[in-house]
Amino acid sequence: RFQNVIEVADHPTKNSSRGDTRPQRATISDIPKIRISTEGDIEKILRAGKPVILQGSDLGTCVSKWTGAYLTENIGSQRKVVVHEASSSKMDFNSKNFSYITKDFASFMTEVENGGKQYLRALSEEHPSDQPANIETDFPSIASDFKLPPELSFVKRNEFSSVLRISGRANMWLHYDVMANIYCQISGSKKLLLFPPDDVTYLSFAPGASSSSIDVFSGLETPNLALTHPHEATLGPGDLLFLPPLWMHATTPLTDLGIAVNVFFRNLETGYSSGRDVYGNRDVAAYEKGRQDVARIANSFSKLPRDMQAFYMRRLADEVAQNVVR
Ligand code: AKG
Repeated sequence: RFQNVIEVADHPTKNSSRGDTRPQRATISDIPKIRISTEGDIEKILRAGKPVILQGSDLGTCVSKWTGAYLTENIGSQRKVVVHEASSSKMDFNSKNFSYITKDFASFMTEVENGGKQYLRALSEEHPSDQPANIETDFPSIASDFKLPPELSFVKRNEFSSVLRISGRANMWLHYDVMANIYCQISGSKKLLLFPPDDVTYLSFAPGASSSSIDVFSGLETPNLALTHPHEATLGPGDLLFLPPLWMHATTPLTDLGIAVNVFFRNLETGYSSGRDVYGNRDVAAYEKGRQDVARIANSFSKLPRDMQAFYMRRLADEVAQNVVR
């Protein structure tokens, strides 16, 4: 996989008139839309590890029932929620150009329905700082309206969290999750751009960070973005997106109100971090340990001249890359 990245960078595919062989702009692929009917179909999709939009599956009565008014009445107009309130429609986790504000559900919903730049990512009601969200216990009065279709029983069996998401006119920043994700759009419409794991080198993720500040919706022409492989999805009510682990993604709303539930699930036998993980995006244990090892290595070279350090770091980086199991 790492080899692929090097090949893309060293052997670019497109030509320009000035003889510069690098692509000018990334080419966007559409994410395939398919109908599934059996557990076997979904197993094949999960094994392939590529994003897919699943259509025609039964998500329960939520698709017809969930309006702003219905949710306000059933969740409770006074129920307190912590929402992202943004000053710009482009939220950026690194610069924190938004605030976490506690408000009652009715005010939140009214603001969203009037074009507000708000975003609710529900957290566990009981233990928000150390347990993942679960729609059944966090929102019992509406949870039975939503169900994963029976053909997704693998997802249900391996569920990590189920998160109610209500968005206004605010983009979700580019990030990746470590858990696999079935994103179920229930009301409204949303565009997503997804990038395969091999593109990580070009998307400006700081070491150890799972969020990037790059605004991928403003164009894919910068020299680094031009080397990426974006995949686009437009989701409407009833659409389910399989978002594979480590696929970097950003979203932008196409309607004032968007309602979704996403189910994160485990699809690795082993390797997840054993520490606290509320959001399903804590890096795998081997990476966390690897970063400590890298810090130790860097330290052991620190007394050498800079050019020597650079030479040996490059040699070590090449050796690390050669160890990827194919
Ligand atoms: C996720 O499910 O990981 C997302 O990023 C969802 C973003 C959104 O609801 O717009």
